[in-house]
Amino acid sequence: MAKLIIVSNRLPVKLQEKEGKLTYKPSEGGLATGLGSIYKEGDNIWIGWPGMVVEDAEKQQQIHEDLHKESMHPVFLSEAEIKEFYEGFSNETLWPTFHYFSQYAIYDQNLWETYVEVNQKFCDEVVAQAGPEDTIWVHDYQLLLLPSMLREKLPDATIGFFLHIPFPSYEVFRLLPWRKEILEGMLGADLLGYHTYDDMRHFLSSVNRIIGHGSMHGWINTGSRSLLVDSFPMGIDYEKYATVAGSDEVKKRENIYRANFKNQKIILSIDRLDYSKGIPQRLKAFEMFLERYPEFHEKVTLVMLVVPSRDAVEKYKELKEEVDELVGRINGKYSHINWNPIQYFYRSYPLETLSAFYRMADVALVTPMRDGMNLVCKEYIASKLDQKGVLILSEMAGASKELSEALLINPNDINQLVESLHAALVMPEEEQVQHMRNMQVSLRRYNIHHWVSMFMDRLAYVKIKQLSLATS
Ligand code: GDG
Repeated sequence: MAKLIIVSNRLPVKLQEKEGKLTYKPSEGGLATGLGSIYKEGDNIWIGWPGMVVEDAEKQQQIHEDLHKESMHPVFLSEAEIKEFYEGFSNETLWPTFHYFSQYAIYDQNLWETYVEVNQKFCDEVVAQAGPEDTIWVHDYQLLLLPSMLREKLPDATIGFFLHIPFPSYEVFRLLPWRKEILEGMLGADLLGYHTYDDMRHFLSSVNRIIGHGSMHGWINTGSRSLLVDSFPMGIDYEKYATVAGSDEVKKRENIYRANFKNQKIILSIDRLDYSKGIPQRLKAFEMFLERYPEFHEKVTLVMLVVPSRDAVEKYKELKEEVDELVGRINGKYSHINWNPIQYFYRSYPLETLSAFYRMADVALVTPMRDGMNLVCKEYIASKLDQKGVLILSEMAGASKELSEALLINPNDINQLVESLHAALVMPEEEQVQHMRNMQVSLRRYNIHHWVSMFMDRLAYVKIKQLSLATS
């Protein structure tokens, strides 16, 4: 029977070892929940790194067997591969370039070579598992070369690829020394998916300028085959977020937290610690807001959750220091004995806590400099069961294309950010409800299940169309 093989850098579980015992915790990311229901169906499987370096062959075998029962196949990576492929080329070359931070990008041939080798390692594992009728769905920037590597070994395979981060404009992408190899790697897919039309347009333009293939309505003809490029804005598991937000446990937590913010409005921000998320810009805007609107002193608190991320990478360490310093400076300047303008949490929380924060927030402040989509803003909307609350959202997030009823801002325009904060805090309730309701209708409909089926249907369509193109 034909099966679906999902391939991503990380498996949807976190492997840990405590006192010699292996534990497998399901991860909570959007992808894991979205694809969680389908990778366990029939013979479908998920291939990826289990999140821990394991050198011991016996232990590897044990993990293989444990994961096999859960429809997963591990690709083991060494310490050096994690450093060079994941922290290095993926997160210090591709991530900054694709988020328009090319001044942060390092160009190192050694890292590139490890990136190629690790993509090949993933390829070998997929080929070992794949049958001729199977569909392979590859995810994200860590595996850009995999589609072509797979195509070489499995010429007739059905291969989809989805990029979760932005695709930069040609002028930025061309800075990469390996730009041609990267595009050629991607072009092995039958369907290439992006979050937005603009990402797709940038990709097509790079393919045209760097490789010389033109396109028509998203179709590219490489000379030997045709493939389609299209946009699929990713949704969330709307029902899950709405249900959790309505649970007794979350309401109880909200009441406990709220007791600490009597007569105050709450502004919420949640992100991984990442320079693409615009955290310092947001803090500076909040500081300016406090300066410009002193009547809000003691009446508003910024609750800022920052989830530790990639802390082995230098730029992330520097950012952590900058954020710590800014929070300290602003709180030092404005705090009163019973009020801290910023409540800053540097850790991750269980979903129920996150949900209580979403419920509690009068304003969600989502200000990335660049973001492929941004799921936090969608989760905020789904959690607002009373439909009160205002979303301030950066135009640079893919989500802004769908959420035009949010207060859209340019994160570099500090003045606009300050005024949007003020507008959000004084917005009449009827207006809040009206916008929130419209955004909820759309997110409920275009949820994660819709996203998965749109992608899979389009991939099946591409295969049929290729046959008719080949015979015409
Ligand atoms: C990449 C792209 C694109 C956060 N803190 C906690 C926690 N989270 C969860 C959120 C949300 C997810 O992490 C973050 O997703 P985002 O989309 O906001 O951002 P990235 O991690 O950068 O994701 C992005 C996405 O891929 C999907 O394609 O939207 O543009 O950069 O789901 O809820 N979850 C828990 N505790 C926390 O403390 N449980």
